[in-house]
Amino acid sequence: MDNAMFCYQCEQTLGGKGCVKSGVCGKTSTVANLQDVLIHELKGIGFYGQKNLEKGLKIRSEISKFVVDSMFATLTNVNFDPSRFVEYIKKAEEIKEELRNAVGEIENVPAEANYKAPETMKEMIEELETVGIMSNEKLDMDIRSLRELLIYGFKGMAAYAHHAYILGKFDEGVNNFFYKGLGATIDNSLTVEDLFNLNMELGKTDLRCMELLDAAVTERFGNPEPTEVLITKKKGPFIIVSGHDFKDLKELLEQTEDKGINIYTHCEMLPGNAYPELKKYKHLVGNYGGAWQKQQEEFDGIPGCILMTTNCVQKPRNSYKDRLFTTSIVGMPDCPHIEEIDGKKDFTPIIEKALELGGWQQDEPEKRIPIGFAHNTILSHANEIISAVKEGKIKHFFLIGGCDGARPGRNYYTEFAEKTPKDTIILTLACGKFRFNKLELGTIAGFPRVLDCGQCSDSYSAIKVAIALAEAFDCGVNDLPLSLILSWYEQKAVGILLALLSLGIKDIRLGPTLPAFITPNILQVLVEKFGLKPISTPEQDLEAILG
Ligand code: SF4
Ligand code: SF3
Repeated sequence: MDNAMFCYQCEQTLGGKGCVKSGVCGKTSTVANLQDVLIHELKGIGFYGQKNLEKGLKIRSEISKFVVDSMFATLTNVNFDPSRFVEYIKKAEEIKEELRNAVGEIENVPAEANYKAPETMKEMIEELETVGIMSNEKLDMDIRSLRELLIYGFKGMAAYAHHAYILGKFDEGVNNFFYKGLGATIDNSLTVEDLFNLNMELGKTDLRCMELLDAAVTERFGNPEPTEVLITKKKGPFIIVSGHDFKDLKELLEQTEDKGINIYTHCEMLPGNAYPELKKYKHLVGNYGGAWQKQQEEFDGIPGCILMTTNCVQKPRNSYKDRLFTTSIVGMPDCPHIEEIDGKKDFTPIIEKALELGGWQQDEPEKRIPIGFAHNTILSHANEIISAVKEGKIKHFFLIGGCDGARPGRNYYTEFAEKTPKDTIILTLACGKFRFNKLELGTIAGFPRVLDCGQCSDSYSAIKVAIALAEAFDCGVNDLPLSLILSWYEQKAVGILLALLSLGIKDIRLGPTLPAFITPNILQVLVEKFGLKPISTPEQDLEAILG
């Protein structure tokens, strides 16, 4: 169906302005418009949820889980299946009704809170002018910008809250902030300053959420250990696991034990190879491929299966569409989906398919890369690092992290890493690291020069390391010989950026381009308050940083 749409939530948005017919990511206008309706419903849920909280009423955990999950489903490259969004919208209507009834008669209800979604998908996708991002033409541009910044920060935080939920952890403070913040996006009394402060509050809450997730993951799977991961192919049937969900990886490892199937991680699942409770499975053999945007090429005609547990999924080519399985929040029309039933997932269909496909015919010559440098590992060597800094062996730290993406200009990160002097350390995390994690950048003071902290949520690890270093040197984080060079693509990076800014971290360089949803005025505030800058060239930026 070919309706109009508007989406500018990610870095690859059309022309740096907005996708208007279909998404550069492959999102159809149908899905984009359904996502707008869902987000609009969630704003109403936020409003009524907050009113419940103000009255001292408790909100059922299932409702908060729904808010988190459905919000996450709208993040870039997660769910492309229209029918799943219709289900979410219907459920959102019921929840809003429940919260409205619970709170009783109240005054000053914004019209948006009482929005009622149409019944059918056909009608829902015609709601662009009522609920779309640009539907209120009279809205002040800076207010819209800050509201959208908040919404995208929420999408990013929802991803982490979802992962923590799956591992049995949630935090009421985090959950409750969803209601407050979502409700605030339809509150016309809020000023630019109020909304700015709410964005900073989101940053702090996202940090709390990443901390919660870190605790959930390390309690379940242990602390990541320095590990040399195989990055070449091994002979035999295989399943590649992508996304961020280690619980899915663990369940699949259990169900494939002794079945003659090799399991590879892909993209953001790479750090899985470093967790004791995952690496103990001998058939978790290594990592396949690079970052998400290479998947259509790297999965083309592949003689094995792929399990997508979260973002980033791309529309598959016909050559592997029958062997790409989705689970959890991920959806792709025409691809098999594995549902959780009574708390368990049955991976039999993907296992059988992998065996039928037969896998690779021979081993490739082995190559390995080092991973497993999350906060526990780095901080257990804090004394060696501090001595190396004091002795002048380590002169500077760079945090080069964030998302990878398809647009040109991202070679900057490869070149930057290559050009960093040999007496510097690079901390990295998320999928942007695939731009340089296979380069031979050497070692320093007994450490690899590239210390891979893990997934994007392991920004928490990098922050913990930075704070510990600042304490050891008795200075502020901004006074450390540390520079942050970030790449963004989707909305988790938005949440992480807000987390860093909420800590007062200055002089972050951001690329490859700046978000389309940030207006010049808001950018000016970020520049003045935090010294946020766009990346330029590796040479110029290194010169500016190191002098
Ligand atoms: Fe466009 Fe990005 Fe939105 Fe996809 S998520 S429609 S690429 S702005
Ligand atoms: Fe990557 Fe999609 Fe952002 Fe978790 S997997 S960081 S882009």
